Formats: sequence, C-alpha cells, structure tokens
Amino acid sequence: MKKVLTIQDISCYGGCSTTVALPILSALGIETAILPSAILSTHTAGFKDFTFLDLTDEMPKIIEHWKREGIKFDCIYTGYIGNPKQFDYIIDCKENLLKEDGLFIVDPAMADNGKLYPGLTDEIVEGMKKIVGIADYILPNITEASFLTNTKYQEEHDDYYINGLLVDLYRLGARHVILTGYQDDPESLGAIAYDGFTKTTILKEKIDKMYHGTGDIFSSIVIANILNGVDIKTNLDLATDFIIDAINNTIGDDDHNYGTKYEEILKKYKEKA
Ligand code: PXL
Repeated sequence: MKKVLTIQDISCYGGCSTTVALPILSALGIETAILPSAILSTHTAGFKDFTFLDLTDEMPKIIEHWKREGIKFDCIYTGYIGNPKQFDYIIDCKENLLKEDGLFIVDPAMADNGKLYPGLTDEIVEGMKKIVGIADYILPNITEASFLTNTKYQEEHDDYYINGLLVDLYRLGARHVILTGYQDDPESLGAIAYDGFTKTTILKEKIDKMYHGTGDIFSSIVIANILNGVDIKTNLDLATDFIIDAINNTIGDDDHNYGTKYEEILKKYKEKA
C-alpha cells in the first residue's frame, strides 16, 4: 500500500484541503498521514471572521520525531500553506522523509479568479516557486500558474498564453505540469498535462457554477490515480468527470454553497475502480 504525507491546512468546516484529501486518498487505497500547516474554523472564501491558528512552530518538532522514527513516504503532497516560513520545512520533508523513488507533488493552492486568497502575500508566491521548482508534479490552476510565472492573468486562454504558462512552469523545474481550469472557448473547461515533450488535453462541457474545494478534490483524485498507476490521459478524464459529477450533485442545494457534495460521487467512483 502506498503511503502519502499531505502538508496543508485543516479547514475544520467547508469541504476543502485536508478534510477532502484524506477521505479521497483513503477510499482509493492510499494510506495517509498529515502535517497540518494551520487550523482554520472554515476556509477563507465566503466565510467572514474565520479563525486561524498557525502551526509553523509545531512542524519541525513533528518532522524531527518522524526522522528519529525512520518514517518514509511514497509521496508528499502539499497544498495551502498559510505561512512562508513553512517552505523550508517542506523542503526538509522532501529531502528526509520521501523514499528515494517517492513523488513530491505540489498543488500551489493560493489563488483563483485572478486573485490570491485573502491574507496570502507575495512571500507565499515566492515560496511556492521554490517548491514547484523541485516537484515531480504540480497542479496549478490558471491563476496560480500566472502568479508562478509572473504572467499577466487572462480570462481568455489562447494558445500563446497557455503554451507560455506550460513552458514557463516546466522551466521553473517541475517534471510534470498539470494545469487546471483551461478553457478552449467559453463553453469548455478542462486540464492539460505537459511533461516537456507531450501535451495531453482533456476538455469537457463547462458547467456555469463554481464551488470551493474542487481544486483540492481534483488534486486528490489525480494523485491517488498516479500512485495507482493510471495513465495521465485516463487520469485527467476520470478526475474532470468526477468534478463535473460533484458539481452537478450539488447544484440546487442552497444550503451547500460552501463546497461540493462529492461523497456520493466518491462512493460510485470507488465501486467502479
Ligand atoms: O481550497 C484551497 C484552500 C485551502 N485552504 C484554505 C483556503 C483555500 C481556498 O480558499 O481558504 C484555508
């Protein structure tokens, strides 16, 4: 059984980050461990006055204990990081807690719709660039890709803009780029994988409704599929369908606007896998 360490926040309520990564990875047969970067009462999009407990000081203590125990992981998956001091600890984890053939996967969860998430600064962007540069896989959305490559964010995605983002992300050092939120035209939405040679594009019909946490759900599905040996085209196809199904399952439930009702979709997905 593959063992993943995920480093990201615990948003106690709201259906994102650790609370979606753990059930998805577990359901798909992956053992999980967590190194929480912060504890928030909710995610930061759409809730007011959320609490934020920074766990930076706890991180080196946990890491040192794991080193003494000789604990190693097949994959380290990083997400939302609320304090730029944590990037050095993340690099320490990659160097000392990842098996030799293990995968270091970065979802630079820091921005959407052209803007950084509330409270995040340029220092977070600079730290993300450092870990993106040593990653086996990265999973930015278009906004995050624009921040990481100092490219002006565009809502319309022509080939020049998209190819520029893919090449610049690859040049930062990431071995595989998986760019999400790609729109070929206003009616489509999908993802593109690029490994320096080959571009694999998956496009689906766009659903005109945005939910929070879908980036984290997408990353968790893609990472589980990578670890389970699923090829990249099938992987992106399955993961985009999962998100579409999760969104469709939530539309119409006005009490659930903070995130998707993905659990029933996960149950069916698991039965098929
Ligand atoms: O889904 C990304 C994410 C993770 N964690 C926190 C967030 C967000 C996005 O807003 O606020 C705390």
